[in-house]
Amino acid sequence: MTRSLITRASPSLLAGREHTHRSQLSSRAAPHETHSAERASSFLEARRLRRAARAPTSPRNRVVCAAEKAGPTGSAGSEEKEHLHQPRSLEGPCAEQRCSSADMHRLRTTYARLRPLTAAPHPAKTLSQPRLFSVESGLRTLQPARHLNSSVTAEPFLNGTSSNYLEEMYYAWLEDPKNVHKSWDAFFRNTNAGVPPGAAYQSPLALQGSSLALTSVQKLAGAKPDVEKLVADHLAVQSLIRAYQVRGHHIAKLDPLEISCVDFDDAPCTVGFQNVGFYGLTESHLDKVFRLPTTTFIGGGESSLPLREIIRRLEAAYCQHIGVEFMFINDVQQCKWIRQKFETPGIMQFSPEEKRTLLGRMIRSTRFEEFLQRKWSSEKRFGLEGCESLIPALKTIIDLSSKSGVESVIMGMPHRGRLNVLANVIRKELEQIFCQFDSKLEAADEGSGDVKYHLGMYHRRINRVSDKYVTMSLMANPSHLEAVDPVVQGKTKAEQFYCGDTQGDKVMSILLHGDAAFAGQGIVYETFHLSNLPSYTTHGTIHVVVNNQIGFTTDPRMARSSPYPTDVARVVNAPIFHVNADNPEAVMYVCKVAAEWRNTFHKDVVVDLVCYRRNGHNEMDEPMFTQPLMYKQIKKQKSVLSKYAEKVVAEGVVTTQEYEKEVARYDKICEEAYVRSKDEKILHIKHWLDSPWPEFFTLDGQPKNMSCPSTGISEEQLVHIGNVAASVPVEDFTIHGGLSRILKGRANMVSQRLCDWALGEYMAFGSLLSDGIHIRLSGQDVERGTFSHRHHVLHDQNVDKRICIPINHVSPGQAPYTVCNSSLSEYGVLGFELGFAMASPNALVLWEAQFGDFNNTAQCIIDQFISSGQAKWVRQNGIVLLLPHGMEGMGPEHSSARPERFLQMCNDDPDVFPKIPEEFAVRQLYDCNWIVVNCSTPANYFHVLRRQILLPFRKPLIIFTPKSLLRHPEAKSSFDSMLPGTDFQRVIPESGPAAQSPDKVKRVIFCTGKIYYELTRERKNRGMEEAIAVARIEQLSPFPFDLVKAETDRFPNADLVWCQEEHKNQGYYDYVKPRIRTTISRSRPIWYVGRDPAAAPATGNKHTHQTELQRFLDTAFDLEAFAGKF
Ligand SMILES: Cc1ncc(C[n+]2csc(CCOP(=O)(O)OP(=O)(O)O)c2C)c(N)n1
Ligand SMILES: [Mg+2]
Repeated sequence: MTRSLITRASPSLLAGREHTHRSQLSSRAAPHETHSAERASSFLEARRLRRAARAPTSPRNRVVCAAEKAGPTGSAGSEEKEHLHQPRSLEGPCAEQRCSSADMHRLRTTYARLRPLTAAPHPAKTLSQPRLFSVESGLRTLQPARHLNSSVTAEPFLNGTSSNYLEEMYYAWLEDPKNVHKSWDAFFRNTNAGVPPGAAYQSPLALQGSSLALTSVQKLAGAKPDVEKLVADHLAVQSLIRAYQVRGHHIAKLDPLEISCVDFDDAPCTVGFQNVGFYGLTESHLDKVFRLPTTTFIGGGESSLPLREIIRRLEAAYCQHIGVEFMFINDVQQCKWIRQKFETPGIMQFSPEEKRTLLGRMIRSTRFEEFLQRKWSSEKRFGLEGCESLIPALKTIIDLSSKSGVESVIMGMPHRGRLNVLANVIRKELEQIFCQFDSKLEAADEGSGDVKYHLGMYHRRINRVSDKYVTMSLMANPSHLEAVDPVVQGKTKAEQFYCGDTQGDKVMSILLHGDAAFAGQGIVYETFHLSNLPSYTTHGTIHVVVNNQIGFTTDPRMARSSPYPTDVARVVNAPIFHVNADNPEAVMYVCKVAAEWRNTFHKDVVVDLVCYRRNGHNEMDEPMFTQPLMYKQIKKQKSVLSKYAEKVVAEGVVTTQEYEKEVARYDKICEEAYVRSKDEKILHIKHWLDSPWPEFFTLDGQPKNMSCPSTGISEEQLVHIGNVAASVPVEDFTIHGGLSRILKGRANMVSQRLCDWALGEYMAFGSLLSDGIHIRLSGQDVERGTFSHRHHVLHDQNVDKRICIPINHVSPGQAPYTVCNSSLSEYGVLGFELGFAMASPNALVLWEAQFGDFNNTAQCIIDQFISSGQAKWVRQNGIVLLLPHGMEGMGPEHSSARPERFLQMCNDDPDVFPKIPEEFAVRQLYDCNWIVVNCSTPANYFHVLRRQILLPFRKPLIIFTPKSLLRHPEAKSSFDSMLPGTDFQRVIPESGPAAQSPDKVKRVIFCTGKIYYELTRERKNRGMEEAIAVARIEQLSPFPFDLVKAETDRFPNADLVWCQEEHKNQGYYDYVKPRIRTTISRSRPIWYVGRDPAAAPATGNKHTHQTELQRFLDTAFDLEAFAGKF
């Protein structure tokens, strides 16, 4: 209630002109109230809290408080259940109305206080008698909730609907008597002082002249209206309005087939004319006028409406072809914004021009599929039939977003309708799409390729509606549904980052989903949970669900436990707009609102296109096997295009001839493209690139050279970066004492020209940042490092949340360093970083697993994107995976990053010794699908990180990183091995005493990683340094055939052993054995030394772990171990 209204409507005025002034006053107040709704609710809330503090704790008070507490965070559904058992109570409270039950309590208090005024000879009958109301299951008897004898009719101006005002005046007066007109002040003072009925109002002197009017109204007041009943009825209407807002979508006509079995837990329907009894309202109320609460916009310019009209408008807003799910959103302004978008009368109107555009888009969408069906009737294409309005939906979103400044849209989508989206949204040349259907088309030599409905695309063009350029990319994706979601987000984030778009105003993502996949795939949830994290947010994604009510052959009853496929979006408070996809205008409208929502709030939003699938899962599939009734219905279903065309023709927006002409025009476009497609002789996958890096490659997409400069850096740089790593570069910053010691240790190392693992990483990062290479390190607890070795983010011990990232202080013009602790999701976060790495070749993007084992929950990203992405989609990616690995007695789950799996997916041939040209090392990297390394020294780790950027192309890099080596006194590198001229060592050959007389060496043990230190310690203990050489294969893949050959040739009289700490069926053995054999042309056997085969990666028993280790070390140094076994 606004102050202006309060002061204007004094008791004297109301007493005289109650009915005439009421609506005028209200309508004047309404717009103002709209703007101050939030203030009003906080005003009420503040008062409630104050009053709660004052009030004695009666049992009823306690109940009220509990209900209030349950309100804002609980789901609307659960609130509702509770309230179903509380007849005539308020609807479940929403954020802005959660004071409702408290209001009721206050009203009672108000009346109790006013009771001295009341003659009240008998209780108000209508309220004290049980009432009947009907719910779906039949009649229920309700006990009246209120028994107050609160007839205040002895005061004539309390007549009829003015009781609302009384309540508001009273609250306002309690707050501060100055809030109300003097006349109200006098009235309430007298009331509280116990002045008898009829005498409480005393006109202040200034108003004496109007006493005549008062007298006349007092005479009229014989009707003695029941104020409490009026209040109760208003509250009932308010509850009803809220019920529509919360659950109107339950009865919206969303399903074009009208067979939907969305299950709302059998909750009785609480909306609709027939259910007003649920709120204690009856048929007789329908024509009574009610004042509208500030939480609705159905009034338009009116502040009161008859109940019948209220319901009609609510039904129009919430129960037609659009179902809006939003009342679970905690933010009051956001709820209000949505209500305004859907409730305002006449808001969903389109100009004839808009309708014509929509019809044109429907024609393209529909005729495209029909064309493909005509030409290639026996080809799988996962057509869009049944959801043709997807195309105008996406185009509307893009139009609106472009208008509001978006310049780049990154999209991810599954198979269904993909070709249509490529043709009609991204605008891929039709001949390029059609030629994909030609099975005789030869593939250019650029990888193994992918099926047409997985390929990506990138295109920049003018948007006709906004007249601005928009770049659109559709990301290539595997069959694995939803796997592309985090990848799209990562790429979007990167593009935002590189163009300084901190709010997502210029770059946005759109994700499309199938109904079954959206509900079923956990990655959807994991991706939603990235949506609001500072280092991962893309400032709002628009999700569009093609909800054809089936997943392959499975219908929703068997496919999910939630009523809608979209319920997962509720966890991030994303509004969900369900829409009947057979109504293209409704679709267009919700897409418009979705785009505006994203542009306004920069938060996720979901559009659920409820549709059907006209064919089977694909065009070859028979759906009647499993969904006979659904498909009988579908067969009867007229296409959405014909329905819409009929509608717009009937409206006179277009003529039948114009429509037919437009259809023929598009058909002709398709035919001509078809003819042109015949000229395509070679299929170039590079034409389907979703993320080109034009400046990085030559014009024809090749690396600019095939060499890699030295990855070493100057002594000066090493010292400088080392000092930064050992310092706190900001003033008055108190770090933890333990960290001071660590930094001191670093300073000591620098003075000794040494690096441990963390410092080696620092050197690599610091030098690349100085060269303008952005670095992003992401993963669980990466800022400190799981093993507390990294400490890239320092925390002030005295000031909350004050942090310092010293590496951002390496050099003035450096690139920024992003290090971010991630959510606890491997699949989501690795996918995200992979997407981030796609955006630019000039960034080092690293994802670190907490322990290497956990990479398997991201297996899909590893298998489908990282290992095979380039082969399928000709796009390179330089992501780095840091996978802590090592058998250290920590049990089966914290030991192995599963090197065997990564190695098994390497594409180098184990049986062919390659030609060794001059640039073999680089060329080999270029030819491989990814690089797998296990570094044993900090220097080698430093070099391999730098090489990742200095290479003229990009490949994924898998690094098995150490745990105990992080602090191992021997695992340190001298600055000498990091200076200019030094490089990554693919193999670290034996350089000790054994190297002095190689002919005398009896055994060469090849190994990788941490076991090297155990082997050399044991060798030393046994005094066998001359007899046994130990060589480290640091780069496992691509296999360093040349260097391994040099090492085997060096020791011609030695037997060859592969030693690993992993079990025989795991680790590297199966990968290295055939390659070493090929290297030596099978001239000598390769003996295995290591743990026996096992099912689990490691024992859970420390003692067994040690025994196993000792046993295989014994074998490694037993020169007779393999005697006679060949
Ligand atoms: C992760 C994953 N599991 C299973 C499949 C096999 N599959 C392909 S389509 C499909 C049904 C998808 O249904 P929905 O998400 O509703 O999309 P629609 O095909 O109905 O458009 C399934 C199970 C897959 N592609 N990906
Ligand atoms: Mg489906």
